[in-house]
Amino acid sequence: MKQKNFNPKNSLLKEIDFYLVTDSGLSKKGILSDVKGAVESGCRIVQYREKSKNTKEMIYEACEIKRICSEKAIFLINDRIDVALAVDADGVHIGQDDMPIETARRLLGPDKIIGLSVHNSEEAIQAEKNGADYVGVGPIFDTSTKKDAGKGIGPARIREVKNAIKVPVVAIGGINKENCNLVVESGADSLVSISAIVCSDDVIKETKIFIDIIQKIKRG
Ligand code: TZP
Ligand code: MG
Repeated sequence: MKQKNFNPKNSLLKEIDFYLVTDSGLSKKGILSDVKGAVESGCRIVQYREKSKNTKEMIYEACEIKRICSEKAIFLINDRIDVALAVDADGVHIGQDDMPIETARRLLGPDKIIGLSVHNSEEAIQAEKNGADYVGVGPIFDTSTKKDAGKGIGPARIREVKNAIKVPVVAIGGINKENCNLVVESGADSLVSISAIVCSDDVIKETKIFIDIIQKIKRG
């Protein structure tokens, strides 16, 4: 059987710096424009996260995003395994209360990327054991973007999670240009910043600024 490690996109996960998550409620110019701008600026992973559209609309939008990402960026879908299967996305990002990771893996197969949200090192160890390709840890800081995210857990938690597992760690929640240095210095392989990007007037410029800051800290 083909192993998921043979998928070149998996090794790419380690190299990724900035990770875009879409938000149609917050976006100023629309999510397709956000994805285009971010990918143009060098963002190499995009997650389609949509909580208010119907399945038909989601499949249409997912196809458009997949086309924009093409070979330039990994394309994941939040929660909706059915939509990921329908459009043959590169994978999914799921939460602790979503479909169990083993079930998602059975449906998606060994080649697809599965990311799981975790809040501490115990959940991260379990996620890795169950076959997660990366974990998302957060919310690092307080955020109003996800209403039920809870209080920020602080950047020190990133290091705890990083030390506990081998798969890449993506940090999320309340991250902006001013505090992202703390996140990268705490060991995050990649970070998400939703509002700082999609609420800005210039997604292309803001994404470039984030990528520059992250690369400078990571690569010295
Ligand atoms: N999951 C944990 S916090 C969060 C999600 C989707 C929202 C992050 O948004 P922002 O605007 O970067 O704080
Ligand atoms: Mg979820």
